[in-house]
Amino acid sequence: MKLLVILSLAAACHCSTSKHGRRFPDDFLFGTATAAYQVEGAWNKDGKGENIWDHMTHTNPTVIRDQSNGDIAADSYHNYKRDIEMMRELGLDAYRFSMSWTRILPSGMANEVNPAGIEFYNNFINEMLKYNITPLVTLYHWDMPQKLQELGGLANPLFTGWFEDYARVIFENFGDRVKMFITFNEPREICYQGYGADLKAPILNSTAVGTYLCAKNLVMAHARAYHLYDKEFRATQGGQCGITISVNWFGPVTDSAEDAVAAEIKKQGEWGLYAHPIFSSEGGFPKELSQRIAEKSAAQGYRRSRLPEFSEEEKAFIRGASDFFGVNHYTAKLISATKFKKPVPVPSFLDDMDVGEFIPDRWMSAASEWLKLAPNSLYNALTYLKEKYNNPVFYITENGWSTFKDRGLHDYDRIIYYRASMESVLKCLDDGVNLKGYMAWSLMDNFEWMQGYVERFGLYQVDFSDPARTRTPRKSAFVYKHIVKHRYVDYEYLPESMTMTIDDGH
Ligand code: GBH
Repeated sequence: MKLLVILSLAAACHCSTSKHGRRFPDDFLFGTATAAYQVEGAWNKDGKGENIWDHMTHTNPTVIRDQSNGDIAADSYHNYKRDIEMMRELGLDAYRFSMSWTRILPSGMANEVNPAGIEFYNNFINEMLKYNITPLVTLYHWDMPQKLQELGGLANPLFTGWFEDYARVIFENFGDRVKMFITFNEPREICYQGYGADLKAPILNSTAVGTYLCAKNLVMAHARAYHLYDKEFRATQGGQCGITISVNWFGPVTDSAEDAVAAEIKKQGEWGLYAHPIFSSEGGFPKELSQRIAEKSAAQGYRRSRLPEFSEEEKAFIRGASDFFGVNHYTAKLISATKFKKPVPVPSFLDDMDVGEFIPDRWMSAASEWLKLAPNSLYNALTYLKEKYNNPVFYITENGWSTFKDRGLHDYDRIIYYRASMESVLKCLDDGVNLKGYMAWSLMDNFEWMQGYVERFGLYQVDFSDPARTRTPRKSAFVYKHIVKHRYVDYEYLPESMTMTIDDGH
């Protein structure tokens, strides 16, 4: 009887085991990810228009830790063939990158298309396809056209139309070859950090309403692009359109009932605001959070909630409007209802959630102050999402580890982090999470937003003092390559030499 149970469990598990333990399915998509502003450079070449990161770093350079910018970055605009060579060295199935809106539409609006921008991405995509590397294209990874920002950007409800027009240009030009589109990267970072705080461009710091106005318009813009794809492109192009949300894990710090409530509110604020309208069966913003913001708004003398409502029609339009759930996952925090609170502005999104955050000392630290190796965090996040949203198709669209710029090539902590993530991925697959792929952040060192070039996330190091922006593989690159190739995690493996080769089939 016992044996039968074990046998049937083994049959139900869609992973196979070997002497090396569990394996990743052959069709599991392994890749790496980057974003246009962080790697491309060529900020004003060949007709590209200005975006909010060009504008902010040029007019307000001291907001960046080392006062740097993405004017040249890793110069992928000129080095894209080398980037693809690196993908081949790693044996990647896929590569996630973003398109620069103003490289394609210099003023942001679709009346004027820049042919050089279209040509650049055509060359890039075609070169990738030559080597069987599947492109995953992000439409918006934080580089709002400056002209549209001057009209309010994501705070203007008309943004939803501008975004739909931009999406149409992308689908029309690239959808014959690109089958995976991601509308937005990380709504929380766009809306809270950019509009509700001063942590990302456009550093609006509109604490009371910024996050919420942006959230509503962003989710609506996503849904418009999705429906456009669904109605006008899917039949002929046969691809998928989804969104990527940052889902870090927020567990309660104790098992008290109030800490459980606090952790739930934190989840609703950090990712539910964006995921719930799209992936829940009821639609709209998360209930408890909405209620709390409405109550606080009333007590603060507002005539209406600072969180805008969706109409029933809007709710229905947005609900289910995604072919997959892209998850960017990095770390975790433990949440308390009463302890570890820091002073926050009132009124604000942070005050609305009103929770404390705790990070245990024993969690290994990356160079980024917020980034810790939190045990099982990826597993916890994905299994939670699976239950909450009825197990949609998931892709991990980012996951990675930072080291300081002087670290060099021997990044053992990054190797530990990636192996821990791989364990979580395998456990998710065992548990039936509908997870189809994993993109490591990042293929190479790049402009780490407010941290400039101080913090490095690359599997490949980039020499930013060298005009050629030479790329060199780190130890972690060899380890990731080994995982991708063999489809299991070999804890004994380290490269014997640091010479990279391109293996057969790539
Ligand atoms: C991703 O954002 C980005 O998509 C990518 O462009 C970036 O380079 C990469 O990660 C590495 O940072 O909650 O107060 O602790 C990651 C988003 C950034 C979200 C840091 C949480 C911590 C602020 N994360 N942020 S806090």
